[in-house]
Amino acid sequence: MERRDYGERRTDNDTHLMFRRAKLKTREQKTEQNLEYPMPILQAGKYFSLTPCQYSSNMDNSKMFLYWGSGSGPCWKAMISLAEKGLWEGCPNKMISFSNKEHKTDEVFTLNPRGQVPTFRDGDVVVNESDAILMYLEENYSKDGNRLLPTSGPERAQVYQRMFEAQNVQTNIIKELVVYHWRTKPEDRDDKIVKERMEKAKVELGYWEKALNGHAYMVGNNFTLADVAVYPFLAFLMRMGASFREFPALLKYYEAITKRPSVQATWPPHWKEGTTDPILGEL
Ligand SMILES: N[C@@H](CCC(=O)N[C@@H](CS)C(=O)NCC(=O)O)C(=O)O
Repeated sequence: MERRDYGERRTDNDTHLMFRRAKLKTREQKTEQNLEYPMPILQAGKYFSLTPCQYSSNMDNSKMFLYWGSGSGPCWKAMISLAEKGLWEGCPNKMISFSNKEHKTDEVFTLNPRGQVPTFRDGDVVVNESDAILMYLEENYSKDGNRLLPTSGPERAQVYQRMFEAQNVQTNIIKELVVYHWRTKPEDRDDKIVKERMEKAKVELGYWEKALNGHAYMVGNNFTLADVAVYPFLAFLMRMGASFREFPALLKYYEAITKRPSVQATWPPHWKEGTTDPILGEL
């Protein structure tokens, strides 16, 4: 038995079959959906739930609605940004169950034809790509003290650089190793491939170790969108058994950012329930 990270226990073979079935079902559903805009107004409030957060704000989040999944890096990015801005507390939201395919329902498809999370709405504005959500919130909900983009051009360029570069952690480590592990039956896993990918993963982590360059944050001396974008993926690696033992600056960074109230307030609920297979124990 292995612990699949979006919730329940399954055998490796179950996991493999589940992905195949889900893929087929999604393909069928997609052809059945009417995916065109304009979208009907979602009944926010119907799925209203509160997640505790110690931030308070006078900015209005009552017209917002976030669909999210526990442990999803892209969702966590949006949630951290909302929390940093004091917008997470009281934000109408719904945690969907990946196992029950709740992101592949009309409720989500209506706002996001891809049937993915995060799916975010603010009044009539629908923004679903996590980086677009971060930019949207920055442009519309920034005031002194909660800005996550520097005002100076060169520093801002650095934040953009790291923010979009963070996707490499997902592509080069999570997809190559974790998704490979989940989707490949144990008897079909190739040790040589895993070894090669582990080496590539170390190269990727090496970039981030170097990027810190003695600083407490990814860019300069302040917490920015660069940190919002990369931290959830680093935390996911740790969740999957990484220790960053060869990357001391990254480990220190991870430990410090983990303590941030915005991170604690949005910590993936199911991660509090226990550990999972240390797929990335070598990192
Ligand atoms: N590029 C998107 C990726 C979103 C994404 O892949 N979400 C995953 C959860 S981490 C999802 O909904 N997967 C279900 C699916 O693709 O069917 C973003 O950054 O927001």
